[in-house]
Amino acid sequence: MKLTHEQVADFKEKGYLILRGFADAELCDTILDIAKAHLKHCVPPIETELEYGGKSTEERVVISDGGAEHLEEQLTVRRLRQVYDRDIVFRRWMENAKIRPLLTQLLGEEPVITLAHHNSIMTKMPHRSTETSWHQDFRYWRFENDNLLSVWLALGEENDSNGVLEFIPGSHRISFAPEQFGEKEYFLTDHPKNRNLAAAKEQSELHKGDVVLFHCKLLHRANQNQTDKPKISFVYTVRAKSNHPIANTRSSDFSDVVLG
Ligand SMILES: O=C(O)CCC(=O)C(=O)O
Repeated sequence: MKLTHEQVADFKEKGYLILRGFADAELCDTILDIAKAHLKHCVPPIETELEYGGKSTEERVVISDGGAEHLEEQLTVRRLRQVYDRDIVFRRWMENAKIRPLLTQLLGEEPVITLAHHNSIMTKMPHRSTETSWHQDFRYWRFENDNLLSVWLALGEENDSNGVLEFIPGSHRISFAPEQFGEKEYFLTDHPKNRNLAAAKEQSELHKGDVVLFHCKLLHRANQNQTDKPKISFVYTVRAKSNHPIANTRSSDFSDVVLG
């Protein structure tokens, strides 16, 4: 399987690409069953809503695995971290051969999975989840360049009501001034320079098995989940083989998986 010229051009232009029905339903259900068991028992390392929303920029850069969740009275898991090492089913999805040529086309070279960052089951729990503000994932990542993308797998329906991802198309190609970002490096939607951009946001409903590939500098956000059902997704990140993490940063703290 290969991407068409139009798909590659679309990714370069907009910064994201949706592959409809890429993963089969059976695989999604298996991933979901395992994820639910880990969520039910809060199997570490996890990140809670409080940690996700409350962290300062500095804490986000150096955050260590696990621990803090035991301090929280009301524990709402935001993500299961380090999923590559949790289960063979997760590992197989991340290493699946069908997606490799597509990632190679978009990165322009062999993909390498970086386990330091997105390597997670992401959740939006009913009622207790919080909104995710506009941000670029790359803000806390430390690599030689920005040739990285994330692979998001919808394990069920994702829509406006339960917090589907929204993107600002083309934002990965813009050089922003520091003042366009606020506390914790979230994009300021009420800044005069940002308003039109934020208004151009795009959102597409996702269905079980859909995959979204998105560039690490693409601005994205998500609503709270206003439904009664958890929204659970899988996300991991790949870098171009020649794009190494900067030594002695969190990005170099974890191993890589060379896909070959
Ligand atoms: O809230 C979400 O589901 C989006 C998560 C996200 O954008 C992130 O963790 O980088």
